[in-house]
Amino acid sequence: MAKAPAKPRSAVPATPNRERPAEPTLYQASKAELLEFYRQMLLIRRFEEKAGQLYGLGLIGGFCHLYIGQEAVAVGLQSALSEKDSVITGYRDHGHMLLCGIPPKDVMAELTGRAAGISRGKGGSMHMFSVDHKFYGGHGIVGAQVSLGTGLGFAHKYSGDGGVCLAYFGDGASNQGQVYESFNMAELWKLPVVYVIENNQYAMGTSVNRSSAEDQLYRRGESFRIPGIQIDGMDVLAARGAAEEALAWVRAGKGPIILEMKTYRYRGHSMSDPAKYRSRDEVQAVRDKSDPIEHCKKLLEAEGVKDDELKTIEQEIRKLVNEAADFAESTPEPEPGELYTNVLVESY
Ligand SMILES: Cc1ncc(C[n+]2csc(CCOP(=O)(O)OP(=O)(O)O)c2C)c(N)n1
Ligand SMILES: [Mg+2]
Repeated sequence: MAKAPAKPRSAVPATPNRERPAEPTLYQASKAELLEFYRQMLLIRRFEEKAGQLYGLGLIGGFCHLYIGQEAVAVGLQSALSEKDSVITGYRDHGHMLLCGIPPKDVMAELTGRAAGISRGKGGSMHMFSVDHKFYGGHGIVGAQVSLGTGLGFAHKYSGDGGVCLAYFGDGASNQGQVYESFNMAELWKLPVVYVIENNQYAMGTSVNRSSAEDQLYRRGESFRIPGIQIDGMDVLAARGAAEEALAWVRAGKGPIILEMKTYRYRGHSMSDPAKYRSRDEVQAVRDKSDPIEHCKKLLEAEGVKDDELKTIEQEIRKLVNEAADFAESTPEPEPGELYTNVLVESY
């Protein structure tokens, strides 16, 4: 007798009755908090513009990837972190470092390869690091930071320090194999990791739609039972609201979570980018309609903050960034003997 066909899988919801994180809401920021978000986003933007100039002058060598356009993501998310938490990201890392409390002059001096740089001038733009600030790089291998961040999550859990790892990666990195090995372990062991996909629409010159079979990247954890949420990454309050829910989920011991932050980079992938894969109009349209700093400025104006106050913040930031650049140009390069230090750790 012929058996009745099994119920097709596709008719069954992939994850029936599974607990989900609450839908994030816009963060209700006080006026002081909003001003601080504005200040931090502006600091990143002016810092990056200055880094671009120093690169043009030949003062920064090697690779350099600017974060301009994406500021609301890191500011919104990292404003919710506590001192116990750790941060790891790829090579587009200057903004994340500033938000970890690393002084702008130490980051800028690292870019110019000086001994006073946060990694003694040996890391440069892509490989900065500061354990003291719980910033674990700065990684040039696309996707590698996801596995390392999962390891940081394991360390938080193993040591019971109550910390969470914020592991950032790009839309391009989300197609790397090691990301999925990491997802599996992280959910299996309920590791405290917030995976942040900074979907800026492009991986070098390839758009996400041309390279990703599933372009709704927040779904990428489904088969590992990792919940995902898609967020407007151009709105600092949406980013902070998402951080609140994600951290509550992870801190409650429910395992990892994915935040897909929809964002956009205004500048080229790195300092050499032929820019043939998108039109100027496309970039301009995002700047005009969705700039995260302009959006925050409008919110502040609605709160009654006067233009003078915003101009004062702008002046303070320009001064800070100029001082960082002057320091980065004038402080000495490492001694030649430094070539032989920090290259090998002997432990047995
Ligand atoms: C394993 C590996 N493959 C390829 C590269 C070359 N590469 C450098 S950046 C990049 C694009 C990554 O794009 P995405 O993850 O979207 O990050 P974004 O640059 O947009 O921040 C590629 C392919 C690399 N560095 N490492
Ligand atoms: Mg990208």
